[in-house]
Amino acid sequence: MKIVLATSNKHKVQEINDMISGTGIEFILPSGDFDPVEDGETFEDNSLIKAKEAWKVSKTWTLADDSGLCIKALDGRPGIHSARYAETPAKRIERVLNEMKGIENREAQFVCAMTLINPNGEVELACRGVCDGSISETPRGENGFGYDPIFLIKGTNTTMAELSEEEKNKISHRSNALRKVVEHLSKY
Ligand code: ITT
Repeated sequence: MKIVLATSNKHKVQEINDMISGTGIEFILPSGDFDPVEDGETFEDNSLIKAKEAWKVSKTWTLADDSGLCIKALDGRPGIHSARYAETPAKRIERVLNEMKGIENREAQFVCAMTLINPNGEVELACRGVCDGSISETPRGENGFGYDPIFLIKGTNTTMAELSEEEKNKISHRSNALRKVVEHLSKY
C-alpha cells in the first residue's frame, strides 16, 4: 500500500519508511512542489492543513505529521514554532538554553500529531505520539537533528542525539504516533 507523506522533507520520508519496514506500507513524496502555509494554532491543526493540501493533488491515502518540542516551564514553547525558533539549528538550541537559564523544572516533551486522509478525502485517523524527557544544561551527541542534542530521555542521562537512529526510532514521538497509524491501517 502506497501512502503520500505530506512533506517536502526527503529525510522524513526515509525515516518513516525505515520505521515501518516489513508492514507492506510505503510512503512516497507528494508530486510537484509542496509548501502549504502552516498557520494553525496546534500541531493537530497544522498536520490537518498539510494532509488536506497534499490530498487535493494525490486523491489517495495521505498522511501528514507536525511535530515539535514543548517545554513545561516555557508554557509549551517552542511548540508549533519549533522549526522557526531561530535562524539555524544551533541558534535554536542556544535560544532554548538561554531561556532555560536558572530554571529548575526542565521537563519537556517531543510531540508529533499525525493526520491520515483516505482516498475519499475524509479524515480516517488523527492521533498524537509523545516522548517525555527534559532539557539538558548543555548539548551532547552527534546523531539525529533539531533539538535532539538537548533532549534528555526520561529516566536516563542520555540525550536523543546520543542514540543510534534505530534506538531513537523505537521511542520517538514520531514512531509512537506512526504505530497508531500502522495499527489502524492493518484492517485494510
Ligand atoms: P514538514 O513540515 O515539511 O513536514 P519540518 O521539517 O518543518 O517538515 P516539522 O514541522 O514536523 O517538520 O518539525 C518541526 C521542528 O520540530 C523541526 O524542525 C525540529 O526543530 C523539531 N523536531 C521535530 N521532530 C524532532 C526530532 O525527532 N528531534 C529533534 N527535533 C525535532
